[in-house]
Amino acid sequence: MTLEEITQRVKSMLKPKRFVHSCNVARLARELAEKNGADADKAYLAGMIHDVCKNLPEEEQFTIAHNSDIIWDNAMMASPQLWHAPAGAEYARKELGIHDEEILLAVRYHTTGRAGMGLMEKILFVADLTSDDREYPGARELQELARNNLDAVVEEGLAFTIRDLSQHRRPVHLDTVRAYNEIVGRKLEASDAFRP
Ligand code: DGI
Ligand code: FE
Ligand code: FE
Repeated sequence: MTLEEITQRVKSMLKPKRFVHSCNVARLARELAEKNGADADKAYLAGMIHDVCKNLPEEEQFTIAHNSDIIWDNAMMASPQLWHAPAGAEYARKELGIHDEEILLAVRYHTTGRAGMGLMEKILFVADLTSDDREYPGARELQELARNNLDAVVEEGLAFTIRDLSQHRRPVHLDTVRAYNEIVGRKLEASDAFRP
């Protein structure tokens, strides 16, 4: 499929607002890729498709995700908002003919993050968190920070999500916890306070 065909398919799958979000994420991901020496075209495509399954009925998201490498632990089972990410990667491979592993991994982990995220995964995670349509307080400032320091925004996003989920007594997926621990663990190791 060409980029134009993929874009039309994504548009047909999404509510208008969600399509605008996807276009914003694609554009920002391309800019962040250019700044960080990643493939800008790949980043744009990853942004365009990342939420492609978001507006499907939950049962369909479940079925598509079921065919992926998803592990149905308690947090995954209890959080249907997480299913569109693995479902999206699976859909991209099967229906959009995208086989680039960097793109598929970025889509797969765009919601939870994971320990050992690659550059493309960080770019999509950050572009999704700070796209122009985000309306939480500080969103503009966080987008500005993303232009200078990708890792700082990954860290901020993970900390925010864990705070928000735990405040509402929601389960936190282990991939999110591991991504967070990896980042704070690195900082601890680098500091004098680290005494194993
Ligand atoms: O799809 P978007 O709204 O653009 O952004 P997203 O894919 O990051 O959002 C998915 C939602 O999932 C978000 O509101 C937070 C929620 N969520 C539920 N459980 C978890 C979680 N997010 C993370 N990172 N980890 C969780 O365990
Ligand atoms: Fe999403
Ligand atoms: Fe999104």
